Amino acid sequence: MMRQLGDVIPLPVSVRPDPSADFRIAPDVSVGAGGEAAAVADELAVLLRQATGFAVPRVAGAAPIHLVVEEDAAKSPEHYRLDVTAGGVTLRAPTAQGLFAGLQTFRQLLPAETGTAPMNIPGGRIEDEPRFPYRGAMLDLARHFYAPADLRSYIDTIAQFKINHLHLHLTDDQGWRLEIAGWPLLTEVSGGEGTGVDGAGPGFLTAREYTDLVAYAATRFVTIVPEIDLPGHVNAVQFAYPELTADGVPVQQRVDAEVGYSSLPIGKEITYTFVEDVIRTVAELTPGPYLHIGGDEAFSTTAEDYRTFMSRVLPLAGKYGKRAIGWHEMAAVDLPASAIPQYWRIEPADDGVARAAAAGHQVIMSPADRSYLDMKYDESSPLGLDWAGLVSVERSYDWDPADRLPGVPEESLLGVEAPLWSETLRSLSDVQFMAFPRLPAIAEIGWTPRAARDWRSLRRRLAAFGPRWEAQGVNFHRSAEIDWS
Ligand code: TNX
Repeated sequence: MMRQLGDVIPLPVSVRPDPSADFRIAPDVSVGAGGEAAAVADELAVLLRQATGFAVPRVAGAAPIHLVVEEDAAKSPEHYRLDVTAGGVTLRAPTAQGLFAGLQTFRQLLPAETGTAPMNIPGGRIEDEPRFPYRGAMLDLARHFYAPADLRSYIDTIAQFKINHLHLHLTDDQGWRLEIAGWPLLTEVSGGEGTGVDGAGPGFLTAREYTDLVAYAATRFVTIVPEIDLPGHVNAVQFAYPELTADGVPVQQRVDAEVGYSSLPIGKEITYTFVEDVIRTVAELTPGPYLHIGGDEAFSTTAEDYRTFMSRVLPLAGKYGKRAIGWHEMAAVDLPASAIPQYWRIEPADDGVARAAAAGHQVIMSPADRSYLDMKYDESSPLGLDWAGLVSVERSYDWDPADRLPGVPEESLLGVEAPLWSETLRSLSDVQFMAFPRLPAIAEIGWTPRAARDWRSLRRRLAAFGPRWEAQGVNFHRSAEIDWS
């Protein structure tokens, strides 16, 4: 069955079908683009080759399928316009990033099955841009490590839904997953065998692997957001370096799923030497604007110590050229102007986030009962936790970030993020099972205008993804909420 223009996730802002103007992909089809548009055009040509089996050359001049960058500072960099007529397809955007967003729309208009002839693209015009600039996914590498190939695969899949940030939770009580020059035991000891939950593991990213991953993500217009969780969630640090405990006595290695029992010693100077080395190193390896410093569940740090620590550490992000993101607990302290609290709580509570928003801080919304991809779908889910409740696909969609917290309106939101913690996960296939189809629902919340969102429409559009994910080898949960096609 031919796709309808607009059968796309996330749903575009404006869709004007013109059924008299379908474009038929002929064997001599080519893709035309030059300059900044060339890389995205090359990718489009590859997708068309796979779908059609035709040669689909990419040419510099005019062609039936044409991509153009038209600079326009007034538009979102992710804006694009897709025109499909009987004579051809034109994709325009103010940046290559916008073209890439348009490419994700275009590829969903191709049939899921490859080599399906004749192949028509539905006629009409789509004009589109995001509601929020930040649409994120988070993956926990500390409780279970995922190798670069798995991470690249996940990036490929999430980018199809216009997710544009991947937050990597690189450190926790169990493991430390990024090589830090000068502190080799972090990864030699706490990235070694048995450092995942219940002894899974080993693994860490070398600085080179991390840099390569960041560069790969950039080709998908995904910004990597590295997280170093401080001052709690640090047992792996203290197991590797006993001088970073309060009394200098070595701690036991721990790979259970408890939280809140570890803390860096707030009164020891070596803590700040360590933290500054780590922040400087991570900042130097990361071209993106953000550095996540954790700050959550520091139950073994007193409120006063937490303030002392954060007041000293938060400015270090700025010192090395980054904006600090932290879990919303950090809003209890006076934040540097550019700092971004990430809200994860189930119930609205006075955590200082509304105060921070009133003071002009941007906020990322990740409420656990809606956006946590590690929550079970229902009682029968073989993977996942349930402390924030069961999160069906509908529940992950049927909420709005601007309604979540009094005092944190639309204008205060940088965007939304769907975190995936790994305590119960052991493979990329497990990650995919938890993320799909809920991550596309969150992606739509972050992109599509609120008034245009509709669960019945999303259900229908998700159903069409079954064959696509099968063709791509992507695991997903065949939730009974969706009539899979
Ligand atoms: C809470 S919410 C955590 C993580 C756990 C997760 C499991 C938050 C910022 N921290 O340490 O992995 O729950 O769902």
